[in-house]
Amino acid sequence: MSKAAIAEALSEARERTLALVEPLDDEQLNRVYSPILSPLAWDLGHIANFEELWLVQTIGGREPLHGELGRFYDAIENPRKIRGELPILRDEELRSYMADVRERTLDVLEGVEIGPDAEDPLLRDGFVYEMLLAHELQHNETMLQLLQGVAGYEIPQAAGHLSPGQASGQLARRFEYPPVREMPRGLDTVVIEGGSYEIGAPDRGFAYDNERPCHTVELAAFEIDRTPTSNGAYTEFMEETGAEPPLYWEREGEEWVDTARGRRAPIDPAQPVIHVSWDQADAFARWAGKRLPSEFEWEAARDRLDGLGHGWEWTSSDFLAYPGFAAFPYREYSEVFFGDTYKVLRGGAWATHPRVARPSFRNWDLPQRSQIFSGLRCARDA
Ligand code: AVJ
Ligand code: FE
Repeated sequence: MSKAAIAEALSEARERTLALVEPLDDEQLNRVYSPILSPLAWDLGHIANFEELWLVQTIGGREPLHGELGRFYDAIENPRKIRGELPILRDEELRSYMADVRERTLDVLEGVEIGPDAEDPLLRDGFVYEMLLAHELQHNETMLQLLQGVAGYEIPQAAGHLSPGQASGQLARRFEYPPVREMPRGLDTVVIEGGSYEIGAPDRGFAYDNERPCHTVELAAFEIDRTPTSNGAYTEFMEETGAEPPLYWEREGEEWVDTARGRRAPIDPAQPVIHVSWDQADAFARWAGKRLPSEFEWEAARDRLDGLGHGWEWTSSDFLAYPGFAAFPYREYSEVFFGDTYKVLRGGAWATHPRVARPSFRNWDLPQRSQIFSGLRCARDA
């Protein structure tokens, strides 16, 4: 990306961020809607503070605008449930801070060398700028998670035509689908041959540290569903087993309705199910006589899969480091989350910006969480 393209992409991301909160007043930005999500004012300040930390302080060598303020925007130091009580910036001060940081960012950008031969790995091929773009857009998705709980909220058109169902085409293109795909009719699963598969992101280009290094894994033959699990199939599972409904589903007579954003929209049985936890997804797969795919199986099969981009897809895998992992540029993005606490999701959701999604991208969340736009597809040994 050229400097002009970086500046343009940064401003597009910011327009999207501001468009998302445009319908809300300051009270709504400051309100704590859920203990598992930040108030929107925290996300906004954190987006700007992260930008100041990397693009102004680290790259530009400048002093922060508000002294020690940054510690209240540190995601590790400040768990989500206490973020509403922190002395963070609010209202007009918050908006000025976002704009002031951005002005300095563009000023610093003018003077840096971002080519492939840049000495600083943060600047090489514009890495740190891509990271900042991804970060802001990922926080847009977290903000959308919270906005599902705001009655009457409607996603503004200016936020990039985000709505369930609309973003999936865009996202599918990021997965490099072959232009014409021949999918045998009547087959609802694809068989993936056993063998060696390349997993992870290549050395060049932007990716997070947890996607590297690229390495080979041996997979036994398996079969994976061509499409994600539908609302209809999930409803059958609930009715047969008494399993919990997805988040935001409520019963209305014989039917289920989606109450996100205060609506009462009928559930379309043909659409992929979202807002299920890993525990629900795993239980569904077992009930169907199948299992969740591992994240490696998912990655090996991804260019054969339909229906990507409606919801993230839970995998059976714990969020672990790849062999030879090296934290870059900071431990707190990935390394502190490695272990058996978090489960990996792959793909992307309607709320995911195409710049964030890529075949090697690994998302993660706790297995009991369903505020994330998460669904599943099933697999089994071949
Ligand atoms: C990749 C979505 C799990 O929210 O913890 C945002 C993304 N990291 N700021 C998270 C992230 C730092 C991350 N997830
Ligand atoms: Fe963050």
